[in-house]
Amino acid sequence: MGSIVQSTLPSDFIWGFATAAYQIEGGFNEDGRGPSIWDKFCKIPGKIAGGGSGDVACDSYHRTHEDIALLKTCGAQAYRFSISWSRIIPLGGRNDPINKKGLQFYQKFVNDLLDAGITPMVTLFHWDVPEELDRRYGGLLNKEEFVADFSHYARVIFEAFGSKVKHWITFNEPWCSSVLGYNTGAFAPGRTSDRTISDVGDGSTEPWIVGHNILIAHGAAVKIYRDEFKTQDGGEIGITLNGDWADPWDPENPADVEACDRKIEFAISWFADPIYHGKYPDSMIKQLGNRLPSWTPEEIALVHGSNDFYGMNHYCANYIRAKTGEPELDDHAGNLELLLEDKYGHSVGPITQSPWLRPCAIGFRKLLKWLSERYGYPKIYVTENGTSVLGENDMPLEQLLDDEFRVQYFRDYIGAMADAYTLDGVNVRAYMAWSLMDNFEWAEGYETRFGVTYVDYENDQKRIPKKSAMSIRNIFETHIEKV
Ligand code: GBH
Repeated sequence: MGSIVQSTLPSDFIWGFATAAYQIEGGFNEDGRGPSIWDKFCKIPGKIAGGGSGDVACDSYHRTHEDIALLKTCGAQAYRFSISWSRIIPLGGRNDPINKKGLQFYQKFVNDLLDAGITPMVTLFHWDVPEELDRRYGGLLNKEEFVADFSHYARVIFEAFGSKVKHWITFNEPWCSSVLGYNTGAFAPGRTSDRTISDVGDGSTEPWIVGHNILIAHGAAVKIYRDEFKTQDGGEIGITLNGDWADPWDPENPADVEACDRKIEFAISWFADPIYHGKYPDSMIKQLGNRLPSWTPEEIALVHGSNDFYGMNHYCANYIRAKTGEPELDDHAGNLELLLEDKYGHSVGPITQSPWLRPCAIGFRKLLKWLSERYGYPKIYVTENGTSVLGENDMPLEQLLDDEFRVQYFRDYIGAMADAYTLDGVNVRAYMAWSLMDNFEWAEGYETRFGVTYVDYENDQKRIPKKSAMSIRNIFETHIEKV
């Protein structure tokens, strides 16, 4: 469906690459860093493919200069990375000691990025709750304590970076922390109702509590930034939500068509509706009843209107098939199935190394439009987009580096984004490819690679750019308007 005339992106469009602290840093016990829930989770046998952890990862803690050189080689204008809370406050809490060395590490990194002409985009939280907070009071489950501790951590960070950072992201993908951490148990801290997976957890209530608490912590951090820093620092702040496109399994079946919106509401509007409309989606209230926490006036006042931009992580699409009958108590998706093929056996897209990911670029354009219509055409920053490649980890190096599949993914997705901007009036202003380099892919360990750069874990974490690393600049050059 691409346009005949090349769609454009505005001349001030910012693009670059994204990573997250636990996935790249390593240095897990260095210079006073405390453990997070992921350090603990990785030690439980069977949780991580290949038994890996982020102990060393890409060793970026010792290789910031290499990462910056890499960003320059790729022509990146910006870099989205996350800060490890337990490097800054090893125990995590508001009355716990602050680790100067942790702060200095990121301060130097930001200075070095700026010296290299690269704009930092900083995520405060990419799933790594300090382990001590989980132990002390149940971490994300404890509203009063968690909100207070996160607020304190956020203020420490805002203070430390002054006006040097202009783009802040509070939370990365609260859906993942809530659902994967507290419903399926696939991610830290691994709580679930499924007693074959974990002894503890209640997937029918905890994810909704955690989602609520994260929203309030986000709102509280935004208020601190706006009240105490924004005027002098001139930056902006928002949350990043994950979400993929949904097409009906059977387009002739109204129940499947309806289920598509419901799927997106359970994945995205759960968080975006409170932020943009001051309430949870009706479909969720209807299914979850009083298991969905209700808003006090003070809470919703913090959350409503708390985005300066919409941070969008997007990877793929699914076919959606409505379930018949009453939803199960532990259902988190809206009483529907996520499928990779439709009724006629058409695949969403080609198979990748990630079971959940099949590229479908037109879905990106459709979701950009869907979000823009529902939320009043907010400024959108795409904070992650990328793909794994089937069998990549087992390829001979030469073949692995020639990742035309990934290049095509970026061509298609960036093209679809330009179409959304040019043809649908979507206000998309930035794009960060996931990821700058292969890294610790959470429960998938190191077997699934998402990088535009190959990391040789056997040889000193040596970085070798793949074909895609050098292609994204060219793709953007064909779209971005010249001044
Ligand atoms: C992003 O999440 C993360 O922000 C990033 O850290 C990660 O490396 C990157 O994706 C690549 O995975 O197992 O069927 O329940 C993307 C959103 C949502 C995608 C959960 C995988 C698992 C679906 N993720 N989904 S399933």
